[in-house]
Parts: sequence; structure tokens; C-alpha cells
Amino acid sequence: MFKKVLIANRGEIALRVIRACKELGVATVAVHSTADANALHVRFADEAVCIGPPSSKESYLNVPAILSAAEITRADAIHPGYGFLSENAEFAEVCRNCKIHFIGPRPEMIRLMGNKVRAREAARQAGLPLLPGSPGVLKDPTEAEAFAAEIGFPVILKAAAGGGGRGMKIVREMRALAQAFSTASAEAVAAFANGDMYIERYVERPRHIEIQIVADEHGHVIHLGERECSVQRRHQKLIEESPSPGVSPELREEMGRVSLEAMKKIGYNNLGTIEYLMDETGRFYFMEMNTRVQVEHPVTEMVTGVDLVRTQIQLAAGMPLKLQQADVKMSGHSIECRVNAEDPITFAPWPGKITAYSAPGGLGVRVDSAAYENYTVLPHYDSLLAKLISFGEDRDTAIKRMRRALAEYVVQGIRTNIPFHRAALLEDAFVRGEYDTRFVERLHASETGTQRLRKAIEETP
Ligand code: MV4
Repeated sequence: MFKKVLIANRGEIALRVIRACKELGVATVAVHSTADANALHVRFADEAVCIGPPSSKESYLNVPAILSAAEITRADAIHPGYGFLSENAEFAEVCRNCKIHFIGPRPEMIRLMGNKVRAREAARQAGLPLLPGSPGVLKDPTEAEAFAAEIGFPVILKAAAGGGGRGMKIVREMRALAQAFSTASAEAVAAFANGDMYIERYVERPRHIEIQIVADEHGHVIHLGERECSVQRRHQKLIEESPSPGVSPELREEMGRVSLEAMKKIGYNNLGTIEYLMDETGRFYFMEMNTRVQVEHPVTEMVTGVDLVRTQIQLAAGMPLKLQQADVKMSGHSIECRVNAEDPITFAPWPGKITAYSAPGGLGVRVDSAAYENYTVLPHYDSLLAKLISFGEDRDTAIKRMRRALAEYVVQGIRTNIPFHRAALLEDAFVRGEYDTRFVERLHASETGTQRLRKAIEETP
């Protein structure tokens, strides 16, 4: 096992990694920006190193500063968390060259999955189902038109270097395609310095369902079932749950089996998440793969009992995965609400000082957060304040516990989206489990949805 892990991150995920290290008997090093000097991850780590000014670019994305901190403190591994450097293949490679273990997959895997065209081709070769689309990069607008004629409309143009919803364009008719291609490609050049595009048939009201993969360094791969992530706004997930109310035991078995067989063929290692789109008929299609620990990993932990972050560290240290697929038992139900420091109606970020704070607790409630009373939510970083996670023997219990926990949560001095969550958990579509990626849009467009939101704002302490 590693002797000392440096955590190249902040906030709740840095705390989550520190907790796993403590339980493993591994020493920890926090790195932080000047603005984060009073952050909990700095206080709870064994050592802390300041790596730069508040801006992410100069601190949590500052590779030389982070590697220097690892060298000075003699850390033998780096955990990147999510975001920041977690899916940067060059960083993982530099770690390897410096003889520091990167806690994640090999750089080659990160690079492969980072290019959506190459990832799609790898997924196809490994037997994963794809939507009809172009096998590689589109040469020009004319080639886009030829594929669209084959696939049929609507289609979606996606940037090879995009992902997570960036660099996409939906096209509904042939006469709009060439212009859309040129615009999208130019935007991709500006955003990612890579204008490569591909085309797929567009699914109108998909569910976003993802499979958790766990793979050791010795070719043993298992899956830990799925997470339902369809409650999103502008590609920011707001509510996740496991299991998905839209996945039957038979479908779960199939999605899990094809996913893990594909990962064996690809030679994947460490944690990974395969994202699928599911259409109204229950068919599923490979969308992209994430090579990091995900924000929503706790719902999988709650229903499988597997400590994903501890496992991730053990796998990176080369330990064989003891768990067999047959040993994985999903039981109960877990829901996660992302509590953000933002306006509950407009979703505008709302940094500032938390003047009163009291987190919920009790049976079946977990709070992963780095917030505390008098903590100041900084404008420099993302607005995630806490992950509120409920667990129960069934979905109904998990929903009721989440409603109760949301009502208990006190955050004063800033605005949070707690009222949004309170309204969402009362929606008929959510309660019935019959929702898709348009859920948030529909809540805002409906009279009862906006009424519930207003009432929840009044009732939130
Ligand atoms: C799609 C799609 C429909 N059809 N691809 C958005 C995130 C990125 N991973 C891909 N995304 C989508 N790809 C086809 N062929 C719809 C989306 C999409 C979406 C997917 C998951 C969750 C929320 C979403 C919101 C809008 C669009």
C-alpha cells in the first residue's frame, strides 16, 4: 500500500479521499490555494501545502506546483478526485515519469476515452451497442449530409474533443445541416483546439443511465450496477439514484454483462463509468466513458456496500480485486441531491458566507460536504456545497428520508437549491420513477412545479 497520498483537489471529494486514506492507515497531504487556507480538507489532512493563488488555473490545475508539493512531502501517490486534473492524460503521464502513482486508469485509457470518436470506435469493437452514426471523423459538410441521409433526422453533431454536453448541435432537417456542421466545428476549434466532429441519430427524450466499473491491474473486472442521472440542467446533474427505476433486473444484468466484457477486451483498469442513453423502448446505447471517480459514487456505495474510494486506492496500489461479480449484491435504494450554492429558480451561483449551518442526520441519511458554519463559499470554484444522500430498504423509503432530510437542512447567509430539490421530490413523475432528461425543464414549465418551488422557498429555513 502507499505510504502517503497527495490529494490534488478540494471540497467534499478531497475530504472523501482523506477519510478513505485514514481508514487505510495512509498518510495524507492536502494542497490548497491561498483562498482555501481555512478549508476542511486542509485541516483534516496530515500535511498541507499552498500551491498558488485562488484561480484554479494557478492552483488546482498547476501541474508543476502540485508535483513539487508531492516531491517535497515525499508522497508516493496522487489522488486527483473529479474535475481539475482527474481526466488529464498528460498529467497522469507526468506522474508516471516522476515515479508517483496516479490513482486512476493508465494514461492511455484516459486519452482513449477523452477522444469521443476513438472511444466510440473502441466501444463498438468491444461489442457495446451504438446509435447509428459515422464510424469516424466527418471530413466535411457533404459527408455529414451523406450520413444524415442514411441515418434519418433528427441527428446530433458532436465534437470529438467535447463530452459532458459541450460541443453538440441537434439538427432536424437536411437544409440546416451543412451550416450547423461548419458552426459546430468552428466552435470546437475555439473551445478545444480540435474541430473534429461526428454524427449520430438523435434520441429525443433519453434517460441517462451509467454503469459503475471496477477493474484491477490483473484483468479482473466487475460492475456495481447502474446509476440513474436523468435529473440534470444544462448538463449539470442535480439528482442521481441507484438502482434506476427504469431498469429491470434483466436489463441490469445485460447492461452490466456487456459493459464488463467490453472493459475486459479494452484492458481497462481502475474505476470507470460507462454512460448510456436509453430510449423510450428500453434500448441502451454507449454515449461516453468517464475515467474518474464520479460525484455521484455514494449512491452506488450505499446499495452495494463497496467503498469505492478505498477500492480505487487499493487497485492503484496493484492489489487484486477480491470481490467476484457473484458476490455483488445490490440491496435497498439510494438517492443523492446535489446541494449547490445557487439561486433555486435561476440557478445563478450564489457564493458568500454561511451564517448559520445545521446538516441533517439520522438513519439512512449521509452528508458528504466540506461546509461548516461561518464558511465562505468561494466564487472561484464550482458551487457544490454538499451531497445529501438518502438510503432505505426501498425507493419509497429513500424518497421519504430525502424529503425529511431536506426539510432539516439549515443553510443561511447564501441561497441554495434545497427548495428545488424539495419541489422535485414532490413531482409525480419523480415519485413514479417515470422521468427523463427533460424533467427539470418540465418542472419549470408546469404550474404545479413552479408553485411547489415558491412554497419550498418560503418553507426553507
Ligand atoms: C445525445 C442525446 C441524444 N441523442 N446523443 C449530453 C451529454 C453528452 N454526454 C451527450 N449528451 C446527449 N447526447 C444522441 N445521439 C442527448 C444528450 C443529452 C443529454 C444526455 C444525458 C443527460 C442529459 C442530456 C441533456 C441533453 C442532451
